[in-house]
Amino acid sequence: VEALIPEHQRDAWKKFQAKPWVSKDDFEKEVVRHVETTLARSMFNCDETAAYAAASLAFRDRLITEWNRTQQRQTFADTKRVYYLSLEFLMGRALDNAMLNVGLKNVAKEGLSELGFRIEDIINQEHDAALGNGGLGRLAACFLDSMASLNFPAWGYGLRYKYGIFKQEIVDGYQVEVPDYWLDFNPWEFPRHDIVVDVQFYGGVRKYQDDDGKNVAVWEGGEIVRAVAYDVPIPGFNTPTTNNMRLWSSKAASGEFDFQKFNSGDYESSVADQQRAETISAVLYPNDNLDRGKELRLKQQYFWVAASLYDIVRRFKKSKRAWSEFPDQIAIQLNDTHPTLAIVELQRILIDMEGLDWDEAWAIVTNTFGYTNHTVLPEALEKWSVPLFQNLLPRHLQIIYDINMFFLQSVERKFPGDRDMLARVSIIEESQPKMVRMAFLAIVGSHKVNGVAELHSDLIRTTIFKDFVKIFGPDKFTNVTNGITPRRWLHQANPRLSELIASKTGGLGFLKDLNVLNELEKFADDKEFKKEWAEIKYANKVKLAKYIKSTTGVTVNPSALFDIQVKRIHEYKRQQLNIFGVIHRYLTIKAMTAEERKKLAPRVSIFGGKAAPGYWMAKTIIHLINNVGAVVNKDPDVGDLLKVIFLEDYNVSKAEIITPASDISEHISTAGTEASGTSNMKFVLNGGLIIGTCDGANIEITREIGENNIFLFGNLAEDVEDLRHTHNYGSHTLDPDLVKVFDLIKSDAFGDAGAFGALTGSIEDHGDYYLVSDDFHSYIKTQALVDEAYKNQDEWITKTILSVARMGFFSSDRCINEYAEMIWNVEPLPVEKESGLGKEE
Ligand code: 7GP
Repeated sequence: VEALIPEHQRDAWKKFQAKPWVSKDDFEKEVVRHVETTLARSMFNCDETAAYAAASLAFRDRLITEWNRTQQRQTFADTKRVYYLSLEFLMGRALDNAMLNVGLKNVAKEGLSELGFRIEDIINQEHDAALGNGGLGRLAACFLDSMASLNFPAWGYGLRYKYGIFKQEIVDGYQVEVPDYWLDFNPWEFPRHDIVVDVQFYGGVRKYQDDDGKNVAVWEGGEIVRAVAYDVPIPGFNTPTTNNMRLWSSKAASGEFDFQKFNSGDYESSVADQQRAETISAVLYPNDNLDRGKELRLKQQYFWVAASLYDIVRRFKKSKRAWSEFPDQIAIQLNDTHPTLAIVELQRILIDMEGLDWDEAWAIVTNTFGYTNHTVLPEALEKWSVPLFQNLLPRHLQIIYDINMFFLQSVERKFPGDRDMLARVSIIEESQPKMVRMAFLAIVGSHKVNGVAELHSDLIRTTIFKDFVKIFGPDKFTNVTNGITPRRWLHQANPRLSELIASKTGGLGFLKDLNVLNELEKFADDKEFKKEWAEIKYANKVKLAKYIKSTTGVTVNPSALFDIQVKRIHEYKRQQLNIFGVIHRYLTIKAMTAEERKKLAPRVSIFGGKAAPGYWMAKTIIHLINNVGAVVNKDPDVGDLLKVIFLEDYNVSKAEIITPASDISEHISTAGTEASGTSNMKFVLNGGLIIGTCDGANIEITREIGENNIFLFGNLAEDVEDLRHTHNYGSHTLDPDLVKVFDLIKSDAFGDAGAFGALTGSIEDHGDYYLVSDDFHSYIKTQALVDEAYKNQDEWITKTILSVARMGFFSSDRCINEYAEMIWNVEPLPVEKESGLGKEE
């Protein structure tokens, strides 16, 4: 590598190289230094915010020292790297994670205490980094943690949104969205004002033949927006490897507003260009599993993809290797279709800028990319209108047409005369207007396509992508079942459970090899162990009960069965099934005698999750949950037997409190609709059981933990199509218990029933697309089994221990190793432990 500092002067650099601090005294010294110099405060005005800032800066300094070393090591080693392109990274808080991953939390705890602070209070100061909607974004965050922990040379590339997912407030039972301005203090990022990429939009294409008769295309005109890199260090657990997440922020290419206009008094338009540029990275689109086709969204996608590829190609070119070696050095994973333009952009760079032949370039492109699909829902599959594309990215549209032409020619050769097939698989949909089908483009431009759980991967092979399996053969399509990082979702979220497990399995090794949890099986009938296990669950429930009290004012009994459904609100996830079940329970309680009531297991039904701002039905579901809560929670006939809670503003840091406190959690999507789900894994890993449908990863969880340890119900994916057909063309009678629930709603028991007409109507009159009525009976019956099972606490606890013991498979480390082997063909880069890592157990 080139160095700017001449040989002679390097000794001084080596002598004074930053050394990561390790001891408590050094930590305190750093905190005080940051308070007094970086923050310009003192012990007389250092509040918790300032202490959080200083502690974070102390950890950031440490991380960046390791970050530098990691980057140097990876550059020297010159091995293959992974780039994970995701429009969403739902990171949550960084300080606690950094402390735990570098093994210095206890050091920090003591240090902070000596300086007059409680570590929990300091951790709670941090604003979540919420640059994502739900599962897809959180998966990307878990993957970064695993890639660093396993020492893979891997970077994440994303957008630095100024506003993350909105903050949800509940006002009179309705969701209200408030902007999430999270950047007024963010110590975890490093602006790299020297790393900028100018990105072009609009304009036109000029084509001509050069002197050698070669066709040349020049994309010219239009406008330029500048991408500025912000780097966020990603520490691995118990390893010096500290990877990078690079987020791009947009600004005007000129960097300044138009002074001419400003001087002539036209203040508003003088800043307009600047604002237009900054708009690109201003807000995260708040839709989960829904595509809206807005131009600004396409702009975000291209802006991010163009900047990232420029960066990747620049790094590759420094190595002076032949282009043909590009896929040996670089694997790029597309997190859903959002970054699919990267395929087109790399082809454009190779043919237009670097002068490669089409075929040579295309072989490089397809060997570089892998595509992960996260949904089969038709409304979530991205399509862009051709006219919009033509206007914004004229050269890319031409290249897409060429990709499609070569692709369709190959299909024609394989299936001569099958015109229907050509129309079905064309990247261009012949609609009015024509549309670019991004998933098809992603498949054609990648060497591997994967789904995120077995059922889901089977479904994409047999339904939405079945023609492509015929065309490319079955080997191109594979499965990588999702996983979660046990560092955040066990060790950080549930420290006492982690400690208990460590004490029985010989330390924290299970956090690096989650299959070690298997050793817990032998404690499943151990009285002493079960007692401790149950105490921890109870303590976690007490903590959540306190949180519920402080945020909603409702008192809940921590001995009651905590039944939790937290995830984005969506009809396919069926929170409506849950709340209808709650109303059914309410009716049942009301009809009971006092004697009968005594036998019932008290329950707290807890909901949380955001609705996309434009998703009316989802908002109606939130409204109903809140109104049911308002009635049930103050009904003296019910008392502690049933409480209904809606937790406002569900996010990653709240999930860390909620997840360890479940007895049962609900994963009840219509079979075949939830690609995987990942919170199901988190809840089981924390000693909760689940009630769920045969969908997504529930099926594999059942296989791992055993069917005695899970409450499955409902119709199977294979029957869904027929049922829908019967609803629409046969007879459709509703479940009688569900009718009673609807009657109660219609009696205005939960406020004006008019507000819920669309919700009940979608089931009664509009085909019940999500099979709520079909599954209702089975759901209610299964909930009754849950009640019964919970009464036998001894058996229940055994079930939860066995389940945790068998969850090793769902570590995102397993998942990343599968990607590395099957898709990326990359190896970890071994590290010597020369660094100043903490050695906490
Ligand atoms: C989600 C899936 O709904 C969820 O089942 C899965 O666990 C998660 O991805 C991670 O694979 N999909 C999305 O969040 C999403 O928006 C459309 O997909 C792009």
